[in-house]
Amino acid sequence: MRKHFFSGIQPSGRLHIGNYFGAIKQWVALQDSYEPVFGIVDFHGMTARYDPKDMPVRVLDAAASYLAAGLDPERSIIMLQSLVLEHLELAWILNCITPMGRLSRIPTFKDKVRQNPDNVNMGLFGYPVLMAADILLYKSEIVPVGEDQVPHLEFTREMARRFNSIFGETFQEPAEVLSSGARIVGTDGVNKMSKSLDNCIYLDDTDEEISRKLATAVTDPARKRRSDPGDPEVCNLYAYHRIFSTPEEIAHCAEGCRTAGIGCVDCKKIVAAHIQEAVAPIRERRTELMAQPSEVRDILRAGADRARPIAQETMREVRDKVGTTLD
Ligand code: AQP
Repeated sequence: MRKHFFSGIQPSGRLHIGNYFGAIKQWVALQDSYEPVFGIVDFHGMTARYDPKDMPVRVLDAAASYLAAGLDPERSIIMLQSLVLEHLELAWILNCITPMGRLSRIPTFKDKVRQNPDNVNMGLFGYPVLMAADILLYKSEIVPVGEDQVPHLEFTREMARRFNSIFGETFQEPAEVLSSGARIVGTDGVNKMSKSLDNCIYLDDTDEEISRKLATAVTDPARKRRSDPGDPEVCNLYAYHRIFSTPEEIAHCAEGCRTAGIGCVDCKKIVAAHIQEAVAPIRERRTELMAQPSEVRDILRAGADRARPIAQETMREVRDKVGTTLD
């Protein structure tokens, strides 16, 4: 029997190439060796302000993007988190053994507080606890994620150890699996590409939108004119080359940048062509899927029905360990 692991994306906006190259592409590759559970983590998505009318559309959008990117509901469990309430039950139990001081030191929490000082809520503070519950519920031994999630994985391992030491051996410690696209910087050249920041190349962007976004993307700030030599190591576009371009193109652009033999415009065209090639089939398939919303939603329901018994089995063991059983 294939083992399970859990990974997910919050439905906080349209999915972008950071989500794809940081997480989903690896998920696609792992579908034969595991029976993974891929969640659309709407409970996590509630930690930022949102319009309830938008949530079903965002969930549909994320599910269509999952499927269009190559997740296969035959080999994987594709589900909506809020349909499996055991996620909340385990999160509560973990909450009760989580030191507040430890949570407050998690860097992603500090970043979110900086970005949204007027909405620092308990859900946001406890986000890593719910994420630990998501992962431990399916006894995950690996979790393929982007680099930003590494502190959350460290925290999850600590929670597994803490639970085991208090209540007895139950959970193994999951390891993160990172890809070469584990940290894709946004088109602002500074921040991680993020749905909540206006710095994304989305999986449904057209070729023209991709070219336009890259045309205005930040490069080496010291390279003001075409004739100025640049430093590829400080150029965000070069970071994109490292992920998307061939070794020959990477060498050509690095050398051309240092000697001013190639300008940023030509350099951007090479990256744009690669991103367009990766995004076009996903965009086209996603458009087809968005036209069949009930089929896509049925996949999420069926996925939750498959995930629930796995979660319930873990919770039977957990309830027994923590003493929430009548006999
Ligand atoms: N820029 C990125 N580079 C590499 N990986 C990334 N991931 C997200 N952004 C990048 C990975 O995608 C998975 C799902 O992330 P998420 O959407 O649930 O949460 P997030 O990391 O907070 O993504 P966003 O876009 O930044 O969402 P908002 O703006 O709503 O907070 C994770 O594996 C993540 O590492």
